[in-house]
Amino acid sequence: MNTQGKSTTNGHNFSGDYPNKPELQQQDCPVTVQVEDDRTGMTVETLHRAFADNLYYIQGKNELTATAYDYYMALSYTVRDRLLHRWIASNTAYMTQGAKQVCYLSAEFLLGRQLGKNLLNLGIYDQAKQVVTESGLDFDALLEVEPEPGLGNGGLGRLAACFLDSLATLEIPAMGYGIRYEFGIFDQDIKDGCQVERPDKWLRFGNPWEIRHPELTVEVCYGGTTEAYEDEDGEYRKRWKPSRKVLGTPYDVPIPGYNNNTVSTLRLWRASANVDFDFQVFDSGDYSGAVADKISSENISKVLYPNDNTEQGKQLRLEQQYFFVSCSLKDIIHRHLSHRGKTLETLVDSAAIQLNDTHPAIAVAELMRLLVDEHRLGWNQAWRITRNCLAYTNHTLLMEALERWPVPLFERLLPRHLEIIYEINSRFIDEVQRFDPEDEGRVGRMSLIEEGTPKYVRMAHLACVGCHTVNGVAALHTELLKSQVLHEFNEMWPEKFQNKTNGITPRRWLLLSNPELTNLVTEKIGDGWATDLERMRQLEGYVDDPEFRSRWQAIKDANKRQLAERILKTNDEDIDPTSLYDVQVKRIHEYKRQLLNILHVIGLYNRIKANPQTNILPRTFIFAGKAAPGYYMAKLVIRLINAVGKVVNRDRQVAGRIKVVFVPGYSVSLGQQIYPAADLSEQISTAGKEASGTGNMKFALNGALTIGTLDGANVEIRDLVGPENFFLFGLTTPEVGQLKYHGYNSYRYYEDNTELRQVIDRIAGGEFSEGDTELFKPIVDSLLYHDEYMLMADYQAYSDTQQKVSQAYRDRDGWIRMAILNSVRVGHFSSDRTIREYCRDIWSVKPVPITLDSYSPDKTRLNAKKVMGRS
Ligand code: 26Q
Repeated sequence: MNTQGKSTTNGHNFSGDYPNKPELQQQDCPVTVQVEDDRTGMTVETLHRAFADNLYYIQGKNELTATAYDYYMALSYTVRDRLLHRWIASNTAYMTQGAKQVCYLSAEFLLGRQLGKNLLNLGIYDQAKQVVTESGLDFDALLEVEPEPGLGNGGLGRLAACFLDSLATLEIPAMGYGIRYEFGIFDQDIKDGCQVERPDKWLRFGNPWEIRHPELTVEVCYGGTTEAYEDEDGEYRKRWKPSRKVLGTPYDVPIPGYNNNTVSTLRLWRASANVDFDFQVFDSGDYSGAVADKISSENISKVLYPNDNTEQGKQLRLEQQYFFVSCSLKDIIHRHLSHRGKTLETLVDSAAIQLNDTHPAIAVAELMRLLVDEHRLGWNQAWRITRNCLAYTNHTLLMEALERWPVPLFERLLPRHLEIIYEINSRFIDEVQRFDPEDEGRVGRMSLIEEGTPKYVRMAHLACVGCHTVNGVAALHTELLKSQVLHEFNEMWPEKFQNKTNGITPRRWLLLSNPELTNLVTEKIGDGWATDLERMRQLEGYVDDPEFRSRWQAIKDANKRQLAERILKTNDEDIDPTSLYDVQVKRIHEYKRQLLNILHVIGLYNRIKANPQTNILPRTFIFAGKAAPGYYMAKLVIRLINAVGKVVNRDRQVAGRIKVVFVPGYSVSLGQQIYPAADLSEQISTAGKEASGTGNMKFALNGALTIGTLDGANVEIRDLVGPENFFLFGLTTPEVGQLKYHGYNSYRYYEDNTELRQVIDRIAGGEFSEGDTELFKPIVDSLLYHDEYMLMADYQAYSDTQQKVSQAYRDRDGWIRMAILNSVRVGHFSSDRTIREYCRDIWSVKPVPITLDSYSPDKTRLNAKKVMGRS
């Protein structure tokens, strides 16, 4: 039996010549030899054979004609074969055992490149590297051929991907459900300091990691009207007469666990036209109308909306949400009912359905519709099933980011769902009135419908009412959710609310991205820590060991040199690998305060200009991140960062002591290069605004120290690494509230603080805009007159704390000590821990280990009759 995924010999006998394999032709085999199967074997020898075979028979190339892309495809297919074996075994086990599955519904999955991760999780990374290298190729370059599937905006999408990795690693039956966007998040270029967006055609060359399943296509309806009717049993029912039908076809992506045989499925839906339906209009002669409908159907899965934490009530976005939710729920129900004897009453035994934010919250109404209208269940029974199956994760406290849909739009697109929402609301309002008959305003505040012109459907309220559990993503965030954004729901149903602090997968964010540090850890504490990250604490004993510290330092230095090489290529800027790398990489958003960071840079620049001899610690300020294309202020901040870089980097008085670089095209892959090279992690959002953050965890795990506010998961990171190993500054959440309440006047800080005034004056005076005093005026005005995120209030504390950072960095031994302690104490933030908590407290699911003996493909012929329990 093979449980470690290391090597499989399943006894195919090859004797005699193997055509077109010169190395084998030479051998004269007098006896029968056992050879590993080319599609499952894990030894270097077999991988060599499979790599060459796939190059030949899949790409149709040999080493004289192959391109880098051909080699990438050949290796990917070699890996895919080895996944399929385990994938089939996993699916078979889940089907035959009727295991309860986690169904993670998310509009985004930010997977990152697949090939390296799949090799790692299969346990053949080193073998594959050897094969590729022995073939005369550059392994790292080959991995970089893969276009990154950018099917997400940022934290929320990446969290979904980390969760899939942990679910598979923990052997939890799970399925991710989402959209197969043809265009992911845009590619970012920087031209003349400005962000320029280019479409991301990631599927241009095909995708070896997906398998299309046309036979599982489902139909999704939109528009039209509803009508009442009496069914055969004399029951009053509603019927939906849609005006548009679209098809959803699943594309399945394998998600292997680390070091086990589990392969779970990410099922992404692609929209296409229902030609039969569209061309009915032929009869009415509207040919071009029918073609237009076809195009508009295909638009549904065309492009990811590049907004993060901003509201945008676009019709197509609602169409997308309903599209993937409807496809996924139909799929879940179909799989449940295909088990003999199972009825919808027991749906909760098959599926724990998690809503990743409100993007799939329409699931509440759609599941009700499927149960009541299509499967003819009574309302109360349907409501019980719906609530038992669904749970909701909230990812934001920003009021402007809470999703609301205009009722007229909703009614046009999903008339039956609006009726169902009204019905849910009317029962809910009764409950609210019974709960608190005194407070007359309460119903209006809690209602699923916001009154006004137009009215709005409040998706967070819908999710809150239709789910058995609501969770926040960090301790502080959950407390604020309970005490502010959803406090009246918490009063009514306190047992519904839970915290599940986010996590990150150490497989991608340490083993893959920082192999040298990984080796050092394994050398000291042995294997097994990658799935039990708290064990990194065993390294605490080494912090005072000079040999260990110098090896740690050497690894960090090497990572910094590598990043410097990359930045030389992408930015044509020479950065000093011995300088402190001060890094802020994340979406560009006002609440994340990249602007505060660049104000500090200007503050340092002023100090140098005032006294060129000043003793200043050499620092490289590294920024990366995308701005939503329609977010004017975020794009202006990018311009300012680049403009400051242009002036500072060339100033001879600065003499290279400080540099500012904005690395274009932030992505998972770029993150993998940046985190291991960072010294300082900037987590400086206004307290109470960042739900959790996960970049903060990636930095700490790779031995960067944090300068940060008491916001999101920073609070818990600081508790774990120790306050003495964390650079805290800034207002706390209650202080932010107090200051707002008593009337915040940011202009006062400009008047009272000379350092800050000189910083702002330098921007306002056109110093970074070739004398143009208009360009950055919106930034200056926002700081002085409507400083929503209180940068002015936090500036001095930030600048002072940065001074302490510089002091601390000068003590190299002390700094490394702190860095090591950060890294080894953040094991708690493994997404394995997060997923265990979800399984225990929300999903009630248990692991189903997968063994390979009974379903390995070593059969000589099929026997379809022996398949059991299928309808
Ligand atoms: C909504 C409507 C229309 C178009 C787009 C959107 C949209 C898309 C993406 C709204 C929000 C998002 C993404 C939000 C997000 O990434 N939130 C982050 O989630 C992380 C994981 O929990 C947290 O760590 C971050 O704090 C939070 O900002």
